[in-house]
Amino acid sequence: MADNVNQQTPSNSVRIQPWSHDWQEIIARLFVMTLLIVVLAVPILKFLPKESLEVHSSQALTSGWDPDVIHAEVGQPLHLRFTSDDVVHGFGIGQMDFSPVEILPGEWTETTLLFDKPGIYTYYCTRWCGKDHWRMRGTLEVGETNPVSPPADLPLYLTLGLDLDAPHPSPVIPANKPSAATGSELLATASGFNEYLSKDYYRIHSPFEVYDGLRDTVYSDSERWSIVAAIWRSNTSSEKLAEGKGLFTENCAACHGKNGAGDGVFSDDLEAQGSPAMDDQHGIKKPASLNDPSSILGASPAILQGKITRGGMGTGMPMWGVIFTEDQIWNLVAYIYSFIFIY
Ligand code: HEC
Ligand SMILES: [Cu+2]
Repeated sequence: MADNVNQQTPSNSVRIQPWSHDWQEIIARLFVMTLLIVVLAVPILKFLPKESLEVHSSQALTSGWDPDVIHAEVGQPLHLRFTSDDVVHGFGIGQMDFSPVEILPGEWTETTLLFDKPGIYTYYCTRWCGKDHWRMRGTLEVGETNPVSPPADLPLYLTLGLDLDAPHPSPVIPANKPSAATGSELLATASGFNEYLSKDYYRIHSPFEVYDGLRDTVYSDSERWSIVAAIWRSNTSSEKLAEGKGLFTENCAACHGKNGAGDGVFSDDLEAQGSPAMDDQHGIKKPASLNDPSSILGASPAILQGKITRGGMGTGMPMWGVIFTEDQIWNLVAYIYSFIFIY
């Protein structure tokens, strides 16, 4: 076997030699040409506009988003390249069906956006990067000149003339956490509750007001509270509550605590930033307890929705109206009541 191979090799190489000579020369020429192209092209390319817009992220106490205003045109792809100059951040766009982009320190991540209508969007950080995380917001302007936002309905709290910053204590609180299941059993055998079950009624009344309205009925105190819990539960669904919970865990729990007790990881930082002299009306406050029945039973969904939409205007409670859709905010509101009712 070995002999056969040895014999064949010389005759093969004799035939191939002239060819391989040509190839060597062609390859050498190609190499020189490629080298020339590269040497000439690099300086030229430097003067061509970059295709992707580079976006740097860093914690808001240093600089946040850079740039923090981005322009785009309808129907023209917007290429973005992200990097982080410190910790992990996320790039999310409010009120848009867009899954957030993870941004890692020292690495580049690219994404392409395409807008089908003009408007102003807010981009924000989706990872808890530090206590000023929620300040990481930027504006995305889509449109040629004078971008127009879609006309928004007047928020309910403005229509109703509610003071979002006034305390809303409930004069009475139940002895035990009211159960929606118990309440719906009572409702199933009762009549005359249709008005109470409508969405419009629910949104503008506090649980206490509904409880109070039931005082001339045959029901005991705890039964009245259960009926209130059932009315509140009937205005949401398991899916909506699950969405509310997801949004709350990602966006609110760091301040309000995952059970709404106001004890999130950033609550102490937030309190430390506030000045005691300004604490009663303005200035940074401790995150509100959302699981305190003496306060939440006195708040209508319209009040909570208004506060979440508008924010605290300097209290440390961010403004979420630009980030979430109206449905998402109602689902957050419905979820907040699950801290005080058994659903
Ligand atoms: C950076 C900290 C912070 C984050 C994040 C935050 N909040 Fe708040 N929130 C506060 C503070 C502080 C207050 C109390 C001051 C005020 O009412 O303006 C408050 C108040 C509220 C209130 C008013 C409660 C009442 O009794 O009137 C609601 C409702 C609320 N937050 C919901 C939310 C929801 C929902 C989210 C997430 C989408 C959220 N908050 C995220 C700090 C925060
Ligand atoms: Cu962040």
